[in-house]
Amino acid sequence: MKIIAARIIVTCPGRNFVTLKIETDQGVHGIGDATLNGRELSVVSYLQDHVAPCLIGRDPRCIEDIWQYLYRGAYWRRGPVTMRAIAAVDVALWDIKAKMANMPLYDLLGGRSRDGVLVYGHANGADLGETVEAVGRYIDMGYKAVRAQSGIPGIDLAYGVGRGKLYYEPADAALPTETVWDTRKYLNFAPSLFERLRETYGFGVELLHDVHHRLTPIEAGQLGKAVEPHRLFWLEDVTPAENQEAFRLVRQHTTTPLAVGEIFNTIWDCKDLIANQYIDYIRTTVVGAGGITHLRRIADFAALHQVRTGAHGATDLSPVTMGAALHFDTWVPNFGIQEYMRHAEETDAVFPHDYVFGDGRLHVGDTPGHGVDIDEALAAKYPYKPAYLPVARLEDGTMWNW
Ligand code: GCO
Ligand code: MG
Repeated sequence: MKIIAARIIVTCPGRNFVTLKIETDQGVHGIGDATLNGRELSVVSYLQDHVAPCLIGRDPRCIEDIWQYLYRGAYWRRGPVTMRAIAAVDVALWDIKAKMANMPLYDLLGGRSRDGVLVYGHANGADLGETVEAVGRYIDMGYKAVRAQSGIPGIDLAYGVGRGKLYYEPADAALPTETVWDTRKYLNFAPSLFERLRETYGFGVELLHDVHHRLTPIEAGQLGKAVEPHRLFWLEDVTPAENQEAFRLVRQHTTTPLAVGEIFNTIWDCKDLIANQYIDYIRTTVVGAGGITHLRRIADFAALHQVRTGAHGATDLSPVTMGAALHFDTWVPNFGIQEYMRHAEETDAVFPHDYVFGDGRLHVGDTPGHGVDIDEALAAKYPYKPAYLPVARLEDGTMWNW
């Protein structure tokens, strides 16, 4: 069996997506997501100019060997561009293998470990009252877990506050939007949101919150301690994690569960966080960290330390990643939760898929492969449109972490 073509498809049905389609001499094809929000074309070039030529003629069944060939063979290891390109190849190859085996991917991985995949939705509002109402709407839709983000008094354009009610899309402009951040105003406000949510909805729903890398470790410790009575499912990305040791300080000060990892590329980014049990949930997902092959290594390592998965699932991860992640989540023994931001209708139309939402969970179908395809004719109707994530500065102009 041989790979005869590897094509890269760029489309913007509501937002930009990069998809790799691998074709074989046996008529079976597979697809993988390679989207890197705000830096999409760098992965297109990496795949088109440097990876696709090396794939032609290879046996697509040798997933592990191709992974090692692309990782070791590049000489330059790791990084978001390299690892997303490898992920796209890897997911396309798992898709092909599962189709050849006539099995849904979760079956090939080891079979079903649960009936459905617990997901959390994104509730946000311009102020506390609107956010409380938004959480109520998610509960009414059947969600068992909801992430709550609110506008902060005195801060314009707070992280996580969308323009529409159901959709939140941060990559919003042809050049980065400038936002202003103030930690004091945030810390004075954030605990009151969760106090109000518990007063209103009780303790029967899981609540989550994303700090989006804005705090220092000691500030993160203060926030974690302040929200302890409200029993959050997790606090996410409380502080940047390039220095994994930074989480030791956070951990010493709070029992609020911690989640991190959406920007990690390999097991090396989370090795100390996991081995020292500084975190409770690892948020790395298939497209972020070299596909199913590498994510499985991270999850197995995490399981040894009672760290569970909580995969990133924002709208910049295409339905292809969502499909692959859901098969992974259906199998992985140490599953925690899956993020689920709904894609726009145009996106769903370009990527026909068989997963469905019901009862607070996402359910994969039994289509052989990962269950997601691309309608290339429709994709061609949505040309690439440059879009950047915002940046953040402190009030005096100093650059901060968005
Ligand atoms: C999340 C994230 C996202 C990111 C986005 C960047 O928890 O869902 O923080 O919303 O900001 O994926 O591309
Ligand atoms: Mg996040």
